[in-house]
Amino acid sequence: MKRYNPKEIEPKWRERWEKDQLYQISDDTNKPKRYILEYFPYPSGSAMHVGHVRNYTIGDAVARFCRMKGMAVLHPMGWDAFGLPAENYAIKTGISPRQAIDENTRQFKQQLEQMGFSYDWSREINSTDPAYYRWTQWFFLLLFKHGLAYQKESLQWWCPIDKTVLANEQVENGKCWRCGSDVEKRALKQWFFKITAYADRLLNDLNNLDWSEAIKTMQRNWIGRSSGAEVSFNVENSDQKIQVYTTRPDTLWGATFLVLAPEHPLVEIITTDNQRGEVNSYIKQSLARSDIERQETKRRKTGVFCGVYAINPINQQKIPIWIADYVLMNYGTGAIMAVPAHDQRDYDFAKTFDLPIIKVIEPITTGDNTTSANQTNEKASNDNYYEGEGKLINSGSYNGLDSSEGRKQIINNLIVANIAKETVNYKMRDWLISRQRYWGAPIPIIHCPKDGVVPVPDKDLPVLLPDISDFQPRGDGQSPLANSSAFVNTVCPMCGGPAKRETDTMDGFACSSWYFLRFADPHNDHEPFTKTKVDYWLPVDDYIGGAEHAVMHLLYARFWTKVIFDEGLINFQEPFTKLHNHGMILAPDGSKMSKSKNNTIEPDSLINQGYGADSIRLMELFIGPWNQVAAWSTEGLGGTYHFLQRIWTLCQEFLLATKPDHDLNDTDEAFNKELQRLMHRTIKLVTEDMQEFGFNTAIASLMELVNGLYKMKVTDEFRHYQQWRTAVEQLLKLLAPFAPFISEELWHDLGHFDSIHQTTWPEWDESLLSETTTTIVVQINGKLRAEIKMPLPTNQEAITKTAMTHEKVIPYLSGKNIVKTIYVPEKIINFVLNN
Ligand code: ANZ
Repeated sequence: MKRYNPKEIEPKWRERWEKDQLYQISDDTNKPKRYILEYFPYPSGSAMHVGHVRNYTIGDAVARFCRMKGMAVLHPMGWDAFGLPAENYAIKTGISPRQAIDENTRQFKQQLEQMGFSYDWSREINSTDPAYYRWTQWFFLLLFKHGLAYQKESLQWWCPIDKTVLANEQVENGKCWRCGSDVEKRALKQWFFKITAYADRLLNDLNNLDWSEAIKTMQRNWIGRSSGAEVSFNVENSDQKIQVYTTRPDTLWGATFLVLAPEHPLVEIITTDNQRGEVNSYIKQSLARSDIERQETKRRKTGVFCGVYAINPINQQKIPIWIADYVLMNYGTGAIMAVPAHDQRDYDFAKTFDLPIIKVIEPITTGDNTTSANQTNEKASNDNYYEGEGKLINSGSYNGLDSSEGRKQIINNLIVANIAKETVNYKMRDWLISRQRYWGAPIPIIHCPKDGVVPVPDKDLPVLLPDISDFQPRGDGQSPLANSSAFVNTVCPMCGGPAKRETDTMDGFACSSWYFLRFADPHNDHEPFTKTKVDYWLPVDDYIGGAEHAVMHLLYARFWTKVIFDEGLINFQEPFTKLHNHGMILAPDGSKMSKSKNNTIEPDSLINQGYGADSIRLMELFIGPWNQVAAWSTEGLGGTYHFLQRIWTLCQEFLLATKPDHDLNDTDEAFNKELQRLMHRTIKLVTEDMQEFGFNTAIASLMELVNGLYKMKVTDEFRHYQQWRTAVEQLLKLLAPFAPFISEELWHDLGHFDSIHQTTWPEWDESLLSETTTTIVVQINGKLRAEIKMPLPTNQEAITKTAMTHEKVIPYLSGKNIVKTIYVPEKIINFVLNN
């Protein structure tokens, strides 16, 4: 009997599929389309481990299933190859980033191919390819044209280890997201994308997306929309006014001081000479603190009085103006009215500096002493400050109003008096995209002493990233491109005079903000893509990846898509209809798998040990629900290998069985029925599971099927030859999305010349699923009195009739009335009799 040897069959089929271009997809198809995409990886130095492989295995199983279901499937792959991982790897190993990328992509690609993933490699893209980044630059210019790309001098997060600025999103708890070192602030001129202009659309359109609530909530919080008012306070004995941002104008009567952020421009202007020394030293201290630290609620509040008072516009009270770093300059107006009775931070501050606290909101307590619906018990029970809603007190003519009504009236009156306006604020900041690093797409801008900031004309794109040998970060706020005078010195496209190129490169997230569009038309060299092609394939139906991209990539890609839509280049506004976040694969001991811990398991070594890609693929999916974390298990891998071995043996035994002279088709109706029932039940279960990403349960059904087939084989010994053939072929088709190599090999062993991956998915016949008879329990007043066998399908009426005429039931019924019948479909009928 032919033996199962993955090392032999897997490379053979890989080559054959490639030669036959089995997974290439053309655009002009009449089939329904499905675009299945996994995040394109950055090919860093470390090879892919079984954790990464899970992502692609999920995508591939879905892609193969959809193809067999008759869909036109776009399933592409490419390389997100700009950015720090590749550059740091290059610096570490001493080779150029270009060379590093070439080597690493080769390795990654070979690993993906080895796993048998059905990518259309004719569409492969690489973000570092000038033919690709030319269009990334083109989109930069599109944003620039609309005022959505701009340059601004500002204090920026700076990572002293990576020697580059970081976007807000890339700072986690005051540390660099990549290297974990403490970040600092530096004043630098930087390029930004104005994502804030799209804040409301990014927020509102989340509602229509089929994404997990967890990710949507993270995006909502990130955008952080807050609506309130800007209220103007006059500074005593001065023409200056201070605008504060508040979400609680209803508490205006309780404002007992104002607070300015230390960076606020008015600090310098209004501080009295007496206080200046103290104020300046406080400012110096607080600038060294990160925003995170400044907002830390448990930290003891610090601050300093500036010597001046403001006038509360609602009651003309004089209140002191303080400077404190718990107020941030880059939110709202950088100034607040402090209401210590109703805000914890203000309360802590007032306590520290002994400032007055005036209650202006009283919690509403109902008769039974519970608090009103919109306040939490925790907040209500706090005697010191109360942040909930309630009734206004100590608020002049507004006393007695509900706080929401008070809010409306106070704000309206202030608006009429020209003292306030309603405003909306967002936590989200504009996206900082310039990087002082070498390995990125150059920003296509020229600085001319005469014409200022001039975009590179379309016809001059791409601005090529020059090959330079000294690409180490300079650490002085300029990118290594500044080392290359050949790159820097150019002529102004407007006046023709000498000018200098921008030397910053773009954040790698710019490249990944549109790559999913490029896959629809990857080789277009006169536009980023043809509209018809993108409109045909996009949006992405299934976007599959880990949860690590909750904010950055997914938000940026949504933003670019909307900008591109607004330009009329595409006809949809959201790029990813459905998002699937798979669970991580952990090391066998439950710890995170990582190169640094030296606990990674790579598919290559497992394949070398003889397991084969097929059993690894099965293991990736059988290990648990696809969206949950799971620890890798080599034992489990032995199990999936064993399962494939059983399928192999079953098929080989069948092939060795002799075809009987006559067909047993009609001679054994019961065997036929049972085999069909087993097959069709499994087809139904697996199909429904595949539609719901129920891979592990689908595989469990296949295992059950194989057990069932083995049992039936014992008595039948393949005598029902034709029926067995059908069953084995169906089994292989159901297996094909999970284990493409073995299913292809056995398919050909069965005498087929076409690829199993181009056949159609089996259908089930509902009428073959059910058992033919069922046993029904007949109860009288809940006590078992008889059992009856009924042919299926059946119904309550037929069962009642049979039950009531059953010899064991008749005596109980005589002279009694049935007052109620309880029926459990196809299982129990219970007659309840009067007394
Ligand atoms: C008075 C007040 C009374 C406030 C009260 C709250 C409760 P969100 O929801 O996050 O937008 N605030 C405004 N700008 C600030 C800044 N730059 N730094 C620190 N805090 C700032 O929060 C808005 C509230 O945060 C504003 O409403 C303001 O305090 C404070 F009972 O004004 B509130």
